[in-house]
Amino acid sequence: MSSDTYQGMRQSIVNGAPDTASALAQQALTAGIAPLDAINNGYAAGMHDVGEQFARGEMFLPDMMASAEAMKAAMAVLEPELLKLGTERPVAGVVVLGTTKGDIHEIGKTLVGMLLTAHGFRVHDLGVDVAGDRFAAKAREYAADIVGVSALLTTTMRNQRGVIESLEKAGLRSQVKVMVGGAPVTRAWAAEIGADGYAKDAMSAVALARQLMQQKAQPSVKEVV
Ligand code: B12
Repeated sequence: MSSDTYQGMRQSIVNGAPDTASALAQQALTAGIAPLDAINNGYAAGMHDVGEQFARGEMFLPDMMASAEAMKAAMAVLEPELLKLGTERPVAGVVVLGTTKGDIHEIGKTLVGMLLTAHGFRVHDLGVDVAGDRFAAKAREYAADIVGVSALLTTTMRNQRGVIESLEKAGLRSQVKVMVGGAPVTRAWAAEIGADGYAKDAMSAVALARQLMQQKAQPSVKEVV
């Protein structure tokens, strides 16, 4: 697909134009473009631009909300194609996923959930603004192998530590691996709060989840954070 099309996708996010975003996603599928390429080269790049413009004071909250709507419109078109990959496979592991308390950013977390599903994981997405105790209760209810916690704000990152504490309090920490992510999150932060892993994007989250499942199967393997 031409770089013009990716540029159009990117611009549809910056412009906050859901109709254009979804039309271009449809065109991409018709042209046989991998949904993940459309996301990475087009839409997510647009979100990155939006974040930069917001930080420079060139965009305001309503613009950022419109961009989020455009991103969701594109993802709605691409999701069924992405998920097709995940059918007819044995379950790779059970993941409870959510965005931490006080934080309503959902796009990255949803994308992680979609890719994990596409790669055979059974994902229970708890949504946004999820308290630590709820993560723990749902991890127990679904017998989760992995709990994934997203945070997009420097102020809500610390609640990732709270999720780990809730799992400890519930007596689940030894049975459940914890992975963390989100734009401000780093490998160093993951290590500091005692998470089992960090991934910078959705595809790396799949690789990490597979690695964590191996560690669960072979607890003697040294853990890599
Ligand atoms: C869209 C957006 C919004 C939308 C969210 C809509 C929605 N439904 O999700 C709205 C408009 C609601 C919003 C609100 C706010 N936002 Co905002 N937002 C963004 C923006 C532009 C894009 C986020 C996004 O969707 N990115 C695209 C996805 C694909 O990327 P991602 O989220 O990073 O996810 C990837 C990885 O991080 C990773 N990942 C994510 N989660 C997880 C989880 C796990 C387990 C793993 C392994 C990996 C992983 O994989 C994902 C896929 O590749 C960012 C800028 C940015 N560059 O991040 C600002 C940004 C995060 N927002 C910011 C701010 C300040 C706010 C507000 C406080 C603004 C305000 N004044 O009210 C509010 C806070 C609301 C709240 N309480 O949560 C700041 C945060 C600054 C900071 N350091 O804390 C940013 C960085 C903008 C900026 N440059 O200033 N926002």
